[in-house]
Amino acid sequence: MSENTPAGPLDRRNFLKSVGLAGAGAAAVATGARAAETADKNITEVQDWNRFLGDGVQAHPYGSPSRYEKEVVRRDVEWLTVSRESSVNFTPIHALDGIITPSGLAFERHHGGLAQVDPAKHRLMIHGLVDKPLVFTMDDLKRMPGRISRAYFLECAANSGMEWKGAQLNGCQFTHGMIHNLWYTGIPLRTLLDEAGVKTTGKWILAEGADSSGMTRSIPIEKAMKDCLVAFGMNGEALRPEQGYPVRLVVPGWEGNMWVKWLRRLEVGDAPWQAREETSKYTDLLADGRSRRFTFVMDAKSIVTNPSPQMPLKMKGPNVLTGIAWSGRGTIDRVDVSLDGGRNWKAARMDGPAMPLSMARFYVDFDWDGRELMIQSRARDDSGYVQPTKQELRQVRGVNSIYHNNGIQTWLVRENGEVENVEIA
Ligand SMILES: Nc1nc2c(c(=O)[nH]1)N[C@H]1C(S)=C(S)[C@@H](COP(=O)(O)O)O[C@H]1N2
Ligand SMILES: [Mo]
Repeated sequence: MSENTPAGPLDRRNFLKSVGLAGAGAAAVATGARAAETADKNITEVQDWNRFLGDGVQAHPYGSPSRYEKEVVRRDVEWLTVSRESSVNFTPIHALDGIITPSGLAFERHHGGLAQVDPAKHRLMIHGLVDKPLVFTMDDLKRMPGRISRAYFLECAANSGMEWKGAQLNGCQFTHGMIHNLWYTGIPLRTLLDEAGVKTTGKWILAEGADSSGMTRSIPIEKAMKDCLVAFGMNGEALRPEQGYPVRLVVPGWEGNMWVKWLRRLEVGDAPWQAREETSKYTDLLADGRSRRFTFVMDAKSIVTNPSPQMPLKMKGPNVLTGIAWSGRGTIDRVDVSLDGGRNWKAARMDGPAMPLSMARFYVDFDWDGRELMIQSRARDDSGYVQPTKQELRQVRGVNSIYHNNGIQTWLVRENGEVENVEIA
């Protein structure tokens, strides 16, 4: 059966015939298909959905996933949650494919709960060291010339933060799920700053959120002028409340904390503000007691999402290994995968568009003979940066920090197909 053979879903006779053909050849086995069974009830018995009319249009004005996909949800970790209002949940990256995170599954990190902002009452103010202080309504932003749309990853600096001292959380949703990759629509921050006229003394920007946490972060003016976005859209529709509706700052490649949600104020100053989130938090405590500060860039990182603890191997023979990679320094240009704990490496097949500061998808088609595997992935970006091992990282950074852990992850696949978070000594 060629890939183009039409097989109408209602034409059961033809479908059976084509399955029979596909099952007959050895080629089908090698590609993962099972030989056709003579009396598979799933084919021979007419199913309800094949017998009765379905819902009409307008039964679901805003669509949602199939009822059979109920387990694909954001999840939190009880012991990481002091209060739900200042908490985090995790993107189910183990169950996703491609590079765009579905809007309803993008992880959330709130310091003061989810603000429900009325766009009609929302204002964005620009002031400080500018020639002309400005106030924008949402309508103003939406009719600004120069709107653009781009895909960027956002990773919380604390992603994998619980793994510094050793393997802990059993599932890539929990070890690596503080990431999403969304398609943003908005106005380059530079356009707004140019309209206000930044004075030559203006070297830093303070971004402030309208939520109860009043999140503030300092951003160097060079970055603000280079590629930051004031975004009101994500994945083709309005931002979700969880992501800062009606408007958030997008700071491509830099730590998620700087991407201020419910953005209401931009102040231009001559020095950083030393806000809470850049002093007591989001600084990296080293082994000798000193701290790294303003560690903005998210270094290259990758993770095998399948197989992984939440996605065990079900069958021997052909299997698809897949995962994601990203880098705050540029474009992912290669991911290597090892099945034996880093002894031998093989370049994975990269698929989908390779875009700077966006997630990349990789695949390795492999045959599992039922033996134990130690799966690892190692990302490289076009700046030449290569993702380090956890040991290499600890030698430089110690284990005190919870931030910027981009070390290589190891998954142990047992003979029964179960997968566990481990480390190689
Ligand atoms: N106003 C505001 N902006 C915020 C936060 C917040 O609590 N309030 N959390 C920050 C942190 S720590 C991260 S990691 C990202 C999370 O973005 P997300 O909720 O879209 O995943 O938003 C950042 N921006
Ligand atoms: Mo964060």
